[in-house]
Amino acid sequence: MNTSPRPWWKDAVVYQIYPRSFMDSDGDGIGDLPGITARLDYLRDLGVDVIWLSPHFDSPNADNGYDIRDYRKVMAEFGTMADFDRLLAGIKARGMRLIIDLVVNHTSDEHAWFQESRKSRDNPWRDYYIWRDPAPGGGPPNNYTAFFGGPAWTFDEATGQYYLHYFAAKQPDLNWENPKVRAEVHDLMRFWLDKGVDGFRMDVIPFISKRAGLPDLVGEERRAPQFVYADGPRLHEFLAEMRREVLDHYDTLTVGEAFGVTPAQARDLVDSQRGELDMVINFDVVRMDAQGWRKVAWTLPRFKALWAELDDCGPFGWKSVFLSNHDNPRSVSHFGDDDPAWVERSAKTIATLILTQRGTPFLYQGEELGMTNFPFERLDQFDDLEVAGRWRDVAHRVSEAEYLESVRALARDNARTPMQWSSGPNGGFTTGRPWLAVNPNAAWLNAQDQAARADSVLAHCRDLIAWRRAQPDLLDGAYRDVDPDHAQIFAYRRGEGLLVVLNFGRETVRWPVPAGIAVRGLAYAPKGQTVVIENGVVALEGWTSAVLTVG
Ligand code: ISL
Repeated sequence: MNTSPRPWWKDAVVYQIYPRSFMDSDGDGIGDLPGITARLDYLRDLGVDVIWLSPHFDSPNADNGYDIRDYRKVMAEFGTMADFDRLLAGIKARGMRLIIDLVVNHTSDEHAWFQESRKSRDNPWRDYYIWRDPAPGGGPPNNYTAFFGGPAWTFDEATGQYYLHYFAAKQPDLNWENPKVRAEVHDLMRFWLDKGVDGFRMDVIPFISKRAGLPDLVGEERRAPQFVYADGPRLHEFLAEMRREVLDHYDTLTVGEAFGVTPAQARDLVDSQRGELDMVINFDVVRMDAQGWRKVAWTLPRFKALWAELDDCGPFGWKSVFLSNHDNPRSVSHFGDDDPAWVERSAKTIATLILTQRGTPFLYQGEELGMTNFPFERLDQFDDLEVAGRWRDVAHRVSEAEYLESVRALARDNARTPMQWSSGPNGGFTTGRPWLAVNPNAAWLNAQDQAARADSVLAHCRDLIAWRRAQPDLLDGAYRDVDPDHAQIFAYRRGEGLLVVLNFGRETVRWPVPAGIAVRGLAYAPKGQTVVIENGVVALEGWTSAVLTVG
């Protein structure tokens, strides 16, 4: 448990890298570790403090690295362990830190443990995974469903039993009830911590404890099984053991991916008095317009209410602040306006939100540029097994056009198209054929262009990351929404001295400052926009933002 007066990660800005799509150094069309190393000065200049690296481990890539075959080996497409060591050294030399992705709810079915486990019912590794006999009448042991389509059970002929997998059949769930499994995980964590990594983002970590007896899902549980999968009886015990056995012996940041966790449950997970996780990645905001695969409408008042709910992370808790990652659409397309005439302004407004909310900001690669969703037109353009798997589940009752309309907006591949470094071939990402098509708007939406402009999204992120460091009200000040019902303005106090005002629309809004708040002046605004403050009214042009000093 971090006992220092103020852990370093509370003041940090985290930048997530999805290595497959960040930078390709050898022309095979797939991003790699040397490519990241070559771009570290870009990240240092942006001012981020911590890099979260999505899985870099050996994997058959059924789920793009979230199916690990060897936890102590670098994926061949990404390079070698020497490349990892060079990347880590480069990160440290620039005063930054690295957290890596701990994917231990499941492994790849090609992991040696599973290869042994499936050999026989009495194999020493059998209980590393979750095997059950068929149901009495035949078929899967219960009605659990997998997030990538179909049942969460696959029958293994060799031993006549089913094995559990919350995700793909190539991602069998580990049996955390087995102390040998927990000891293996502790060992692999020490392996990377001893190399110098600074912590872990923990993939679907709430799923590691399964409900006793694995009872069927009932009623509403079937629509959103993640809330059952994340509600096992021994989760807190396993996390406390991990902290006691491993994490307390290092100065780390731990971020739990809290898919299926309610805000109330999250407060327990991040309560520093309990010594489990430092913060969680919560899905209430980013999935507010998703009912499974289906996209539904959202409103700004509801968006604001969810931010307020998540802000309550308890007296000893802390939170992450994010609006996109490799599993969610691009934030400017999702919650902003990606029309070419508005995309930069809108992305700057969203960046202001992420960088002025209470908690540790997480920027996803390309979000600092305002990268947008990809213009998908056909299902066969998607790489993601989640898109294909969910289509198999619904194709008998949903038209392809209806399904495509939703996945165009929400699919994970929107965030996985290659980084847009320049207007050159393949956006400067690779000299080869990119594994996933580059967004055509790289021709004008790219880092090279934005690095040359003081009014770019990149410049705004860099400037605001630097400015917020000296703003105690932003680093730790209380959060209070001051106009929760306004349909277009998002305005909130931070601490005693700052008021953030965001215009979430194209129309200029003359926003009357609520009574009792005395605006003293403009503290920060993105370059290239005007903010007019007069007679207690703040006039914000479309998709602009401002941080005001208040007394
Ligand atoms: O909501 C989801 C399930 O349909 C996905 O966005 C995602 O699977 C979920 O948020 C859990 O994500 C994590 O675990 C998955 C992996 O595919 C994701 O990339 C990872 O972030 C399985 O490891």
